[in-house]
Parts: sequence; structure tokens; C-alpha cells
Amino acid sequence: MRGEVRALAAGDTDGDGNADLAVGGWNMTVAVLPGGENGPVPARARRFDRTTPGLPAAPGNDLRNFGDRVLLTDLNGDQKADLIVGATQEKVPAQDRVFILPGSDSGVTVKGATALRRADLK
Ligand SMILES: [Ca+2]
Ligand SMILES: [Ca+2]
Repeated sequence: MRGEVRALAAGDTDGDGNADLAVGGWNMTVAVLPGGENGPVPARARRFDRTTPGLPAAPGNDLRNFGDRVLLTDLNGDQKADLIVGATQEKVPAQDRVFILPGSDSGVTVKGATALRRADLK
């Protein structure tokens, strides 16, 4: 298991005016720490990994490096940053995934999450 921080992103995922921090790479997990008056609040962090229920996972779910690439930006114009996570599938590159987890009033959620495959980008 790796424990390095591999990726960082900041954006307001819950629309409260405070930037929230996404940290990717800790054991193939992405943690989203909501921002508060004094900065990020780790105690309220949400964590996502390749086995998180509700994520549209790849067949066999052999995804590696979940969270090596993360981005927070508002893709759908609702004023809440959405979390974009890249994950590679070592043995079957065609099954690499880019997950999009929408922001909401309560922050990043798997509700409405989608995934792109390499085949979707051709
Ligand atoms: Ca926020
Ligand atoms: Ca959004």
C-alpha cells in the first residue's frame, strides 16, 4: 500500500463560500476536507475509493492508482465544485476510468456520479 499524497485540488464543493480541499493518493483514496473559518476540517472529511458504494465501477474493479489525479471544478454550473478523479486499470488500460462526483449542499456525493472510459473518448 502506498501512502503518499499524489494530488491536491481546491474548490467549493458545497457552495458555502469556503474552499474545500481534495487530497488524492493516500492508499488509493480521495479525501475531501470541507473548508471552515480556520481552514480545512479533517474531522468532516469524506473519503472515496474504488470500492465506494454508488460509484460506477469498472468490470472486475481492478482499478489502481485511484486518486492519483484529482480536480475540483464546477462542471454543471450549479456553483458547487464537482470532483473529477482519474483511475487507471493496470491490466486492461481500455477500462481506465475518469469519475465525476457532483458537489451538493452537503459536499461531494456519489449520488449522480458518472464515469468515463477510454472508449467514451474516441
Ligand atoms: Ca465549501
Ligand atoms: Ca457543480
